[in-house]
Amino acid sequence: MAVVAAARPFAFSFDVGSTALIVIDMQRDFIEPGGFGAALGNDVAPLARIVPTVARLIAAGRAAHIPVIHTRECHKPDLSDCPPAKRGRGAPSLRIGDEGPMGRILIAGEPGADIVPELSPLPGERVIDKPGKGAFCQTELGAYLQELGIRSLIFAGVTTEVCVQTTMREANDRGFECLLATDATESYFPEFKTATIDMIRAQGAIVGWTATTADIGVALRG
Ligand code: C5J
Repeated sequence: MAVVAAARPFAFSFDVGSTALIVIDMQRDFIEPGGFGAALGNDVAPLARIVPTVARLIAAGRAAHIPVIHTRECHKPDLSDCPPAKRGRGAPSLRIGDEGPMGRILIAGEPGADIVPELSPLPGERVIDKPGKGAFCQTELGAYLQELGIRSLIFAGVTTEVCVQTTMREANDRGFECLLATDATESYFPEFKTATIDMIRAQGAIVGWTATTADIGVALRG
């Protein structure tokens, strides 16, 4: 068993052979100016700053030969998988499906829905397109993890309190042991990131564990 001794609230033990890394929504639409995140009025710079750290975690995962799975929040061009309750919410300058500087906002196949080039999936790495916040909702993720015999999941990506937390909660409810890389996730709201990390590991890891990318890398190297 590998161990992240410095994980919180206590050491995280995992079998490398049944562990996968899930990188949530590191897409241009959330991370670059002109995308969905910016259209909602957010400063995207904090999200862009974690890209090198996420790249280090992905490199550690690849070196340990664990599956690296990427997700993208995006919708079909005809928006048939985007409920009006999602598209109509709030007052963004551009709504899902509108034409923006990186193509149609959050639409599969458009440049904005792509993963940032620094974190491009390698051939053979699974990319899960998801219409919701949680990566298990209306996707093949659960079946794929079952097929691989995965029991533990390491999480990175954006945003901490929305798609990362939702997916960790879905995974926790499905029986996976979940570890969040605290410096490889980010929010547009620093206080939401802090609160999410606190609530994930509260009450004896009620949703999961947290640790730094460096500490996870050490454990993955064995
Ligand atoms: C949001 C996400 N924040 N990937 N999506 O709408 O967290």
